[in-house]
Amino acid sequence: MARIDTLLIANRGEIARRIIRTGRQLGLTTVAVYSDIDADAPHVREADLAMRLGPAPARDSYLNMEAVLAAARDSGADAIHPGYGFLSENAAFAEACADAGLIFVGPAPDSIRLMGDKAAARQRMADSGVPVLPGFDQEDADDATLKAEAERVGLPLLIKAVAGGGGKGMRAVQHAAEFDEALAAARREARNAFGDDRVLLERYLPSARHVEVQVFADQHGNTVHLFERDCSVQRRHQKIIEEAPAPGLSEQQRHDLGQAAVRAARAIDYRGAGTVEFLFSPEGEFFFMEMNTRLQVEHPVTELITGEDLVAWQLAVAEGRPLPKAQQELQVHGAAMEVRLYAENPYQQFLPSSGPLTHLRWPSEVRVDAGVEAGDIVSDYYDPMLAKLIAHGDDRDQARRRLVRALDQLALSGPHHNGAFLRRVLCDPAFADADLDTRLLEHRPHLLQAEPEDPALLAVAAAALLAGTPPDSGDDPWTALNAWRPLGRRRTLVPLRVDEHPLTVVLDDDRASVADHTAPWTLHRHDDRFDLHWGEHRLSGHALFSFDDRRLTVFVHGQNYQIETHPARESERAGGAGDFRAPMSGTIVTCHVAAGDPVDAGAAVITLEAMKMEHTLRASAPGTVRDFLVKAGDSVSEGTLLVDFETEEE
Ligand code: MV4
Repeated sequence: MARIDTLLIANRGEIARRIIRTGRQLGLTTVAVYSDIDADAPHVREADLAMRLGPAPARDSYLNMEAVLAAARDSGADAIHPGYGFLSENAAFAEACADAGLIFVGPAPDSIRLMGDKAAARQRMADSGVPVLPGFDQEDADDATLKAEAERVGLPLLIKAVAGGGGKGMRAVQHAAEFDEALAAARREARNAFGDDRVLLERYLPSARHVEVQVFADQHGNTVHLFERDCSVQRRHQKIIEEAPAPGLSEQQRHDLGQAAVRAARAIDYRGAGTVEFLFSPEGEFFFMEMNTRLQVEHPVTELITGEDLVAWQLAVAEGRPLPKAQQELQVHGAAMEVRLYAENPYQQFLPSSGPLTHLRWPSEVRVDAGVEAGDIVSDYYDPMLAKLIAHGDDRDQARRRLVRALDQLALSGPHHNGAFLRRVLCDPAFADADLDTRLLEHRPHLLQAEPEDPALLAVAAAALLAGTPPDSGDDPWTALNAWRPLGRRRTLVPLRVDEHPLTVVLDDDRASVADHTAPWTLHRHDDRFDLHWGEHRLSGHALFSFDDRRLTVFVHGQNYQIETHPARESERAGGAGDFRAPMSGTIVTCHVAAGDPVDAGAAVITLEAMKMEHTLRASAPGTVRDFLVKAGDSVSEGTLLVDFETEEE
């Protein structure tokens, strides 16, 4: 039996930290690897040793097999855990590990290769009695053969890339006339993505759930399943919410699904952790879709319902030990649900968002598997997933409601993120009713629409929070508010800027006005939490004061809002020469002049790089750079003041 003393984790982010956690619990020496921009990343801080791989691009670092193998050799590792993504499903890498005398924590290279070939996988499953949809999976078939077979398969059908997965190179055909064009498109996409344009055909099941089964096998002939997960809620083939067990299955269906998955694993003599994905029809039929030969992102929901540590299971199998439990010793306890928090911009088609995490506090009452901590910089080199929030409950609805609360507690500013979107989906009536379908978001496009809070309500909350700050808190700038007491009542004018909206709140002891709307207000505070009532409106959340830059960040329902408490006058701001603020999160590249220098209108003053683009800020009027508030190399968040600039006296 092999022994693992030193484990190298060939990954980054939350999964590297997850594996390090179990490695340390088991008393192993853990070795992190990192690219240049990850030199101070959390996974590096937490491992016993850390080895540099190379420059930031993944192909030069986390995908660089030679560099990973050299790091393993130099650190004395006896095993490599690949995590997910990167080299985790690379058969050549698994082979190279074996050749170097290292244990690859994963299945045999042949299993990876077989399941990577979707046609071969489908054939093997069909031959082994695992249900598959009607289809045609003869490899290397030419266009004419495919077209003839398409009639036999029947419409609607899907054309899928043999080398595919994750929806790339996949095309639906609803009408026979569309077939030729769809085939050409699928082949083209597959050739570009995988360098392989072979395709297979399959009857299209348009309305179905994605239900997958966690399987495990050891080297002693034991194969078990750890029940199923429903991962139907996806956006562009990116999973967003996962849960276990899959809701609404009968005991018979759950049993049959588990048996089919175990059969699939046995059919390929599988070893280690794997996931068998099925399409689950509204009639309760299920069909093999693909098998993932790695630990998955969503494994924590299975851990929470079974009480097992799947990384520990993987390491047991890798050492040649038997599976920790037999099938009859495994049970489902309650329900678990996970949401994936991504650094992406819901206001801009969910494009990845990067930059420093200026403020971050994770919710405390759910499991958080995070890749980042406060102060870290989210780069655009890697997957934009920031963290997974995972809740357990006695039943599905309890887990769901705990996640909603967790998103309410989330305080994250810096990059844009999808927290509010996740909360909307969790609260959607169809989702709450477990009416699941892979097209849930297509059917409910309003969920993708950002629904920012009313700026007037946010402004009243901000004004009330400021007014509620005790006046005896030293040099508290809030006491500088413009206050006077006509007729013995305290009336305060609070000029604010809520994101892009300049607003003035007129606040007195019991009424608040914004523009022409006046209503009574009450505010309850508890630590940083607040609950505001303004007429029939209500806003609950928490607030973070930043005294130095006179900003208030309000976190509401997974979304954050920046409120400037002493905003510059609009006349100064609009194109004002004095407004050198970062237009987006990025890194300072160059300061073009020295502090104290006079500059002409149009002169370049400072350049920052964001999303791989450079942005130069120029003086719009002649003036003097009194000081730079940042230097080259600094990371800055959107809206940060960069330059102290004085416009020339007229
Ligand atoms: C399907 C299907 C319907 N019928 N196959 C999506 C990615 C790849 N894993 C296979 N996929 C699908 N295969 C047949 N015969 C629908 C999908 C599919 C899907 C599956 C799971 C979760 C989300 C999805 C979104 C679109 C399409």
